[in-house]
Amino acid sequence: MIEKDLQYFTIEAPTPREALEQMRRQYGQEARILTHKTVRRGGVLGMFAREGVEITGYISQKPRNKPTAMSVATLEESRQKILAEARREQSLQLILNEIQSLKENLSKDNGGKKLPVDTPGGLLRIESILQHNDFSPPFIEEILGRVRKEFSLEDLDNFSVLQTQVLDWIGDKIQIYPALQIPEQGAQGAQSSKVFIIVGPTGVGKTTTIAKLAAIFGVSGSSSTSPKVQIVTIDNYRIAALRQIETYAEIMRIPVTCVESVGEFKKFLAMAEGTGLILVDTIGRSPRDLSKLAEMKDVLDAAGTCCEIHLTISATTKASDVEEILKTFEPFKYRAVILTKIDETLRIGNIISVLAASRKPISYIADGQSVPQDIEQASILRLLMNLDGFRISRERLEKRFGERVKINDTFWS
Ligand SMILES: Nc1nc2c(ncn2[C@@H]2O[C@H](COP(=O)(O)OP(=O)(O)OP(=O)(O)O)[C@@H](O)[C@H]2O)c(=O)[nH]1
Ligand SMILES: [Mg+2]
Repeated sequence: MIEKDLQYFTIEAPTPREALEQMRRQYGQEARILTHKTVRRGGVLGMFAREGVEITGYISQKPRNKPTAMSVATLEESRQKILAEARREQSLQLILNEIQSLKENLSKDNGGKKLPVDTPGGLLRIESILQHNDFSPPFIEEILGRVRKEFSLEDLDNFSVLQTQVLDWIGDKIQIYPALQIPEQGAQGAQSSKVFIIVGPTGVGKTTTIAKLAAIFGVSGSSSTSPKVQIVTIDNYRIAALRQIETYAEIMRIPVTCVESVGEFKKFLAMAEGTGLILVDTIGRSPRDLSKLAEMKDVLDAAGTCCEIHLTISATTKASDVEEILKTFEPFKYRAVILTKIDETLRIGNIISVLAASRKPISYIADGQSVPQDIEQASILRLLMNLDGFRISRERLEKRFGERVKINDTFWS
């Protein structure tokens, strides 16, 4: 449609191209072509005329291609959208990077062992609590294997149920040795004797434990005039060690005897026939000092089959050392393990793992230096209560595994 009040023009040129160039030169970018036709130009009397082009047109008043206010807004909107999208993708990438690095850290914490990408959170949490308590890798693997087998994915979401079950499984693996029994008096008033021997590495608390047991069994309400408990030490090579046990014995008014050889020990046992309980303290031996251990075994063998040997291990000993100690003392045919210094560590998974693997029961637990308070009969409850990181319901564990037996409760009452 032709617009009104416009400026119109007509241009003639030899070629369409030249006509167009002339139009742009004269009227600029706003010039619009309306018609164009071929015309004959020049010549004389109709002769020598040449073909040319004529174009007509007008100058538009609308600025050409100038963006409208609307299009500027739309442009800005699109720009913002593109930027927002870019930012969103950037954040997603950051999150993905973060997840990747978390996965790598978890796998490093797991001793470099790659966890399956889809390992459920509950399982990871249990694994980390067991590691924190120093349970051995095979023990942890066994527990996790059982969880995988017996728990559905939905059940794994219930951490309270999961940890309760795991605690029960740990408890089931702990073996407890029955408490020490003093032989009953015979019909004619004669008493048979029990020889209770403690062996173990140096400094684990053998003498202290002997003193604690002597106090409990020797002082608690015997009306008999004959001594119910006697202490024997074959640790008389060291003056200090002898003084240590003599001091305890004196306070408790319990006789203490030193023996140095197989012969002396045999003689003592023959004389002590009928005493209720004979507690034997031994020299602390390094598990590597094999010849000295053999020497001590010769002396202890003199006690024959009436003796019961218990091996003392400190709860602070690392798993590989516990394994070595258990093996080295094997020739003594110890019946159970006395666990000392449990007050010095919060991590007893190492001890539980190794004892479970070697099927050794625990008889007593010592948790301090005070004589006689800091000792109790071993119980699954006491060991489970010592684990760190589990939410423990004492009441439930008591129902499941029985109560803690504080021997000193009876002693002090
Ligand atoms: N914290 C803590 N310390 C203990 C415990 N039992 C013993 N001790 C301490 O450990 C140290 C060594 O105790 P002893 O009873 O002499 O150890 P031992 O095994 O007889 O030592 P040797 O005869 O030298 O082999 C002493 O300082 C005791 O007080 C315990 O259950 N907890
Ligand atoms: Mg000692």
